[in-house]
Amino acid sequence: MQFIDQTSQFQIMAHSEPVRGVSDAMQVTNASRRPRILLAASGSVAAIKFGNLCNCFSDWADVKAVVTQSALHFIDQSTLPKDVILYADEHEWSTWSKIGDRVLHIELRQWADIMVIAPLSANTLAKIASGLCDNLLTSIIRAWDYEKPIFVAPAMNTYMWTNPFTEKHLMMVDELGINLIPPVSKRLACGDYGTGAMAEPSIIFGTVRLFMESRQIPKDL
Ligand code: PCO
Repeated sequence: MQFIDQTSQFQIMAHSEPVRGVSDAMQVTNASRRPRILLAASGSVAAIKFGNLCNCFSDWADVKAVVTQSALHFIDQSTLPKDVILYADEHEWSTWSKIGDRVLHIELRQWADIMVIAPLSANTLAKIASGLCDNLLTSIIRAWDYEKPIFVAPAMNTYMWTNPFTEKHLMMVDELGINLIPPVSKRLACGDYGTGAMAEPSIIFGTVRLFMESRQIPKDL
């Protein structure tokens, strides 16, 4: 599958197969309990929509949220569903003091059936592509079991989106099996017009739900 960037003419290889990353465990758990979705936000203005995104998912799935320090700047925590726990970098440190204590990024990667990063900023995209893990979100990604799917919805200024680094980094995360929900063209937060706006929360939810339900084993088989 290919996603075509509308402004720069270059083509971004999203992934060569329809969608990758399904474990046997996930197929079994799909049938017996609600999906466990780790929703993550990084530092883009589009994080203003994170509460909306969490609300879209939480009627259907068990949701835990992970945010970077920069994302916190844009998120109004009162818009999150009451039963969604929000984890930030401080929780990684506050939950550990001695050998034997829980390691949060490992607990979260084990808990989740699937991870969705929306918005994915240019900075966090670059970190993931390079294997950097200097915060809770990128540590989860670095420890991820790539049998389990990850979706990302990038959001950034159009000049950042069309910068050659973006294509390089998207190709690297594609090699990991990470699935792209491409950004759209519109008037951006800074007034520029172009590609870089995050896909709407309803589109992100619809894409992930359709994927999960297409993997479900029918009850009468
Ligand atoms: C612009 N940067 C951005 C980030 C991507 N933009 C978006 C949308 C929002 C409004 O609908 C901000 C969510 O435009 O995802 O605009 C300049 S640095």
